[in-house]
Amino acid sequence: MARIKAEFIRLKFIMVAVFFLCAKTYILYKMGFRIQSENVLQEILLIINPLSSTVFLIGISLLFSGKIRNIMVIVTSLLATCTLYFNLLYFRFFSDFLTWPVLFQTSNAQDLQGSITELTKFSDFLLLLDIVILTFLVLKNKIPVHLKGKREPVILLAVTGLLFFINISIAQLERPQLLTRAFDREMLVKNIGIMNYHVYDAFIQSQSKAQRVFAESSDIDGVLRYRNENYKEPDPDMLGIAEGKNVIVLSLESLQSFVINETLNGEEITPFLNSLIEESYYFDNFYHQTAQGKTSDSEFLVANSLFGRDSGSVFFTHAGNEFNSLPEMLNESGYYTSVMHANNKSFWNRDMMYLSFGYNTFFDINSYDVNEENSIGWGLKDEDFFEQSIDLLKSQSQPYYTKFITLTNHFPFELGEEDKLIDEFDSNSGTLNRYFPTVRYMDHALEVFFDRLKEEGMYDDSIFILYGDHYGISEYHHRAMSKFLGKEELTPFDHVQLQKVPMIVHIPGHRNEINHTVSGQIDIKPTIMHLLGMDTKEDIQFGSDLFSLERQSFVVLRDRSFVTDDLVYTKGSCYLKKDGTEIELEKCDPYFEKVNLDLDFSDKVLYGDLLRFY
Ligand code: GP9
Ligand code: MN
Repeated sequence: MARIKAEFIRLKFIMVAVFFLCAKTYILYKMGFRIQSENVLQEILLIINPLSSTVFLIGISLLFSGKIRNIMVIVTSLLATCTLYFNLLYFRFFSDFLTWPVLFQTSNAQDLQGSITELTKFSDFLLLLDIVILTFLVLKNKIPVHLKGKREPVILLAVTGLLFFINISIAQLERPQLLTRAFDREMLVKNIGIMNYHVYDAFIQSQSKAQRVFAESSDIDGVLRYRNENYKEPDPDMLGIAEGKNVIVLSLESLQSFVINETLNGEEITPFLNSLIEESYYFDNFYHQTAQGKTSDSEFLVANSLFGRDSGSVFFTHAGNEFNSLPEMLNESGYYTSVMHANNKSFWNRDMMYLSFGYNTFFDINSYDVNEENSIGWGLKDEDFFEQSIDLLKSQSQPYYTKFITLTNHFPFELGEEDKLIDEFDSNSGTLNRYFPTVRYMDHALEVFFDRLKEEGMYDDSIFILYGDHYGISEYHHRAMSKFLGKEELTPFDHVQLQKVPMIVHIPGHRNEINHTVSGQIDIKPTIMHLLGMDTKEDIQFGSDLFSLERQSFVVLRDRSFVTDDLVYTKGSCYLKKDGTEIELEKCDPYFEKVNLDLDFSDKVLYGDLLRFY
């Protein structure tokens, strides 16, 4: 008994630090990450799940003696706090937790600086409170110094292991197969804690790296068989309809469908797009399928008809892969291919990935005149971007395939007064409020662009593909969003519906048609290829032509949610598409196989770099 007591006194400082860190993590779960629990067991898990990793991390100080030991307690607490804080910043932007691949995307960090000030809050300093107290105690010599104990490291490991075992056992009760099935990151954090989640993520990432090494050429056979079974014949009336025309693809930053044909204070939010839709093929059940790689994921989906990664950005992790990308195929058919985007070429590792995609030219920030007057937020304003792009377009040989990536409608949605064509919204989310004027501005910039193309006689020979790259308003702003939509609260069903982005195929002189097929960005590549009269039978694709009469009305999102004509599945629940009523999960059963095959085969191609065998 006396020995236990003595040991207790020896470890008092460490235990206080552990308590502080656990309490801080729990408070952040609730207030920062807004994690909600549905029952008592889940709440208990939230309270205890930081324990094992905290004991382990701060316990590292036991490997040291004397003063250093006390200092190490502070250092490890600080390290953990930084990890929590980076997650918090990331969460405020993406409503998601950090992953290892995202951390290594450092070249994006400098461009995020503008957003960082928007994401930090003064009260964030409170996160350092425990560190300040611990440091004060050490500096004032209030903490006795101890020598290193021989058995302490072993005991530390045993205690950590035991705590983790208790944690995982309860988690297993709450979520069977938590670690073996692919649940989302929030669920992992909820169950095993944020630090353990990072360890788990590291394990998963290294596993995916290993897949390339062990891939064999015969692995492609199963993929090919699956692809052939799912091939859809093009609509003969649409096949080759735009053969030899220039293709202008417009990737519209953060544009979601909920603003289309909508008004704010009686004013249209997207008057130009609304009128363009009147003379275009418009797909009103079209979803983005991106994950953490945002714009780059959408580019990947469009260029390859393959899925991006469920974490990190494929642009960073697999730029060295062999692809059968659309630009490369178009080059072979005599097209000149390019991207126009007034940002640093290395953002999202584009310069590297575009080489793999086979683009002839990337007109990056160096091709534009960017100065203080014509910039806002992330850089060159859309209107100036389009205006300056006209000459670049002219410099290309025809036919060309050129993708434009807009920038002004990007979080934090900043805009100069002179460009505000409609008022901000009025809610508790500044982000959502500012979104409307920047969307309206982008819409205006597009109108100017189309007018200029007509003026220059460049319009008639082109076809236009316009789509939203990903959501602009994250889950974090749901309360404000529900106010705009006039709903009491937003359910996971509503969240999936908010992942709809506009998709417009505009062929000058063609009739207007609204197409309700449920679809996504993965379907763009085969659609363009068929419009240009190209054969897709031999190409490994996971999407299908939007115009095909045989196509299945279906989309799977990267988090394994899916949508059909009648159903929406997300986060373990099945809903009726028409009104969002939750129904028995069994109703969604028939589709899980397709969801898994689509995603798993596509991942297999990516991780195994299988196209190098094809
Ligand atoms: C940056 C632009 C924005 O070049 O594409 O990227 P996002 O943050 O939307 O992925
Ligand atoms: Mn984007």
